[in-house]
Amino acid sequence: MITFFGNLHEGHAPASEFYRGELVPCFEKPARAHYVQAQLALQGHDVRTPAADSRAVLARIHTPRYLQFLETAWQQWVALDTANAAVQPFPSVWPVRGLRSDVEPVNFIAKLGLYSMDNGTPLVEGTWRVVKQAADAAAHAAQLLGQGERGVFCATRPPGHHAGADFMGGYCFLNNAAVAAQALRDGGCERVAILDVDFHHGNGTQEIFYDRADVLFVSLHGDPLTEYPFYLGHADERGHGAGEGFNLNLPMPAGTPADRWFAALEVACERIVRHRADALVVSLGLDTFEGDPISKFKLSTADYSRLGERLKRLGLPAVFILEGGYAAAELGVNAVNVIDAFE
Ligand code: SP5
Ligand code: ZN
Repeated sequence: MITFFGNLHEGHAPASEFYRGELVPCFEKPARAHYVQAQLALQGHDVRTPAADSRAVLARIHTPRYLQFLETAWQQWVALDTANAAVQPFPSVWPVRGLRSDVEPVNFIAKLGLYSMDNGTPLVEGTWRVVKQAADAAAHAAQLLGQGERGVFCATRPPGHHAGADFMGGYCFLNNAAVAAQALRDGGCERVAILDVDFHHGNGTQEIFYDRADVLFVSLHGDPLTEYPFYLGHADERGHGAGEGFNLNLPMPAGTPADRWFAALEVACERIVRHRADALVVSLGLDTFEGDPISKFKLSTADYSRLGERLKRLGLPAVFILEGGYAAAELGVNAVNVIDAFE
């Protein structure tokens, strides 16, 4: 399979993230991509560097002010104080209910809060370059499907599915799955389906397509009552306006075993078939793995082959986008099992 690997991703390697009020080493680290790339090479896949420019598609997915902020955030931070070059900025204040999010403050930390859903998404000097290249990979993958490829895998990081039109969160900055779906639409696909199998609900992707009928969003994830992102991902979120009926959430409790997860996957596949999609985008999070350090489903390495086989039976060309998955050493085998079985 043609796969994209970002050669810049080392530039996004934050030292630490908040966990229970303390700074701990980041779970979303460069080693994740290295393990995937090593396994892709071992299995003889065609690993390429993305060469498309996603800027036009990004402008259809994200707001101008958010893109402008993200691109310049590090410069703004260091302009405040050159000593900031060695400091990770974190938001500490957010425009919750009753506060205004329409006016962009001048204060940098207030801007960071405006454009963040959590304080768990550290931003460093190289972040923009890296997230832009991941979005470029998603756009390039969509182009290749337009040229007849049956499957393309973006082995990119950081992930994207928590990023909304106007905010970052959950280690995500630009929504790569949304970029792929929009690029497929712009390239002539009438209907696109996004299947999100990351352990965490893809709140950003859901939000971006919530009022649209052309892009179906289906997600299998940990119940938001107990799992991140907590504030979206319930079964009663079915879409809005023209998009009503084009959003399907299948939340499951922590500890869900593989058989129950695959039963939910059947429901997801049936809905995707009913959509009569021209192409599929898979938000391929591998944090459903039984050995994942931050998630609570119980899939085994062999189950990822089973997932790839099931997706192959949909008979649709597919863009796979790497999302979460933090058991770094196992990430390569699990990801490549999906795409090998799909092929
Ligand atoms: C893309 C993706 O998978 N994002 C996940 C974001 C999760 N953010 C919350 C992380 C909480 C870490 N909890 C550590 C538990 C260790 N026992
Ligand atoms: Zn996740």
